[in-house]
Amino acid sequence: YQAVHNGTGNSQYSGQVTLGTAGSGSQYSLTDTARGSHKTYNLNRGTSGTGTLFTDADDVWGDGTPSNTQTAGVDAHYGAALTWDYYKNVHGRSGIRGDGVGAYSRVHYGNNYVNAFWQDSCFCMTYGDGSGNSKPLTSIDVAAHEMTHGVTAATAKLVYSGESGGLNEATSDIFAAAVEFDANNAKDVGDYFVGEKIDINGNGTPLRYMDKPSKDGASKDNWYSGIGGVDVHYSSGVANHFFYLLSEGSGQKVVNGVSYDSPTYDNLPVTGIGRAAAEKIWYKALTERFTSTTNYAAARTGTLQAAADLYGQSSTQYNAVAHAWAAVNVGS
Ligand code: ASN
Ligand code: ZN
Repeated sequence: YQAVHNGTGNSQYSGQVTLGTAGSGSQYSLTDTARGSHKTYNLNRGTSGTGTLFTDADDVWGDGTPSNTQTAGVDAHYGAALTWDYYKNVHGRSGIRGDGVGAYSRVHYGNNYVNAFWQDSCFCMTYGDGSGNSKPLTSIDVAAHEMTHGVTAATAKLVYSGESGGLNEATSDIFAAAVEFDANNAKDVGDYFVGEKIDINGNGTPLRYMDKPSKDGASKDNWYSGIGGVDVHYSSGVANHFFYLLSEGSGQKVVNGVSYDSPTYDNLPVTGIGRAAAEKIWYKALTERFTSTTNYAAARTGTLQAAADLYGQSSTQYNAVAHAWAAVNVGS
């Protein structure tokens, strides 16, 4: 048994944060005892194994800069905690598999590595340090995106290619946005972008846009025959766009001070039902209706069933699901 502590973390992207740590006296570790003992390790530019568990004498971690080796650990550990809390508090899910067991994070993977990934084989997620080893991929939304791959693997098991692959990727983007909103962090406010903090394009633009996915130059706003042949990080655009429209509606909107402008395929307006209801519908569909081979047509059916279960078949929410799918060219 290790005592539960609340350490203080100086993160790179989220300001000063509270961290779940374990230990006593002058020896603490990034072990989140209250969240399945989720641990965070330092790979120190290695690419295998677990490296070393982060430890510290005074339980104050990182200094907000990437040159301090603890800083990436702070952001990753915080993102994992936020994701745990979101699934627990909003969906009643205890951990990625729903069994109360924590995963673990590995930071400082490789050299100038510009990606992050989830692996079911180790039940762990891994983060590179980004270009120049100065922009680790440890923002809240990236952490939530990667951990959500674990949730999808434990539930619908959406195959990572074709239309089901796009739905798998979109599920990670949807809950990445949901976790970021739920975190209510003043330094990283909730938005419908993915990766806006990690500057992966080097010009301050996000990696993906949910209001109008095609803004990234590659993602698809609407379904078309043949979209199954598109990279899953771009065919996801259809479901990301659906989720944005279902939550916020079409046209111009400002949320948390961020401006959006969401078009519809049929040029008909969509009225949103709010993020909370949209999240509940997607989660219920993912965990109770989607299967490994769910495609966009089946996702429409599954989310309609979920909306009917939650709100009834003549509800505003049910009708909005149908309208939002039509608005991304997924029909009956
Ligand atoms: N960061 C990417 C993702 O989560 C890594 C990958 O392509 N598997 O989709
Ligand atoms: Zn992904």
